[in-house]
Amino acid sequence: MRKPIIAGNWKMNKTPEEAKALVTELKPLVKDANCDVVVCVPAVNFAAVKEAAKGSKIKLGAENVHWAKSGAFTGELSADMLKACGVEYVIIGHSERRQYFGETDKTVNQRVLAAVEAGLKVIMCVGENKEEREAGYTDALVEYQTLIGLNGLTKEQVAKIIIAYEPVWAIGTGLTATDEQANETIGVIRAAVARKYGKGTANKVRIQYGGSMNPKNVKGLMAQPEIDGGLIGGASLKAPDFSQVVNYD
Ligand code: 3PY
Repeated sequence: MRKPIIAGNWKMNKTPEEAKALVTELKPLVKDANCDVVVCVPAVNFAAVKEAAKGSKIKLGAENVHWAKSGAFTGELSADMLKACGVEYVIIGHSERRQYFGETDKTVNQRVLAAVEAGLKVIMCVGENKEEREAGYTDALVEYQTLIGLNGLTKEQVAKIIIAYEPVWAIGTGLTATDEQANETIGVIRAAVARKYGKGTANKVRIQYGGSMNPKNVKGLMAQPEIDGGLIGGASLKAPDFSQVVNYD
């Protein structure tokens, strides 16, 4: 059995003071959660979230990581820096990074390798845009993104990766993939992992759905056999909403 994981992706939202208030409000609401609970936050909020989350189930995540250990990469953060701040999880390859910041499958892979080597838990995002879905390329594209992203990891390392399937057309649009669409494409991702790394490994990989998951649609999505959790955008910015997603069961 794979343990479900619900992770918030705060994106570019919240000051440290607001972060502290949100996590303080969230803490008692998720104390009985049956899933792993993570909040991936802007780096300016690491200290506030870590402090506010003390003694709770809430784990700290980052929204990106650089592949180099250190050096002339203005504005970037290394895996060791994240670790030193108490970060346990990191999102890599979110579609907004691919769309606005030149992220490619190759750089996703570099970041994944560096993060795994440093001992961070990776949430690697894949997903198609509207045109790609309409043209019938969804399966080929998510398979490709997944296998390139994981390239160079051992089976044991792959088993610990979390993949977030986020159809780009469902991000920030209020549109959601139907439960069946999400389940089917996540099944395609798992099958690709199985072909390369074996069924045993693929069955351990947790694959989340992301893209406008919220208190209303979480139950239906989580009832699907392939879906092991969610990466939550807008609904992670308010404690009552996020806690309802976390407590979906
Ligand atoms: C969304 O739900 O909008 C997301 O992008 C989650 O990562």
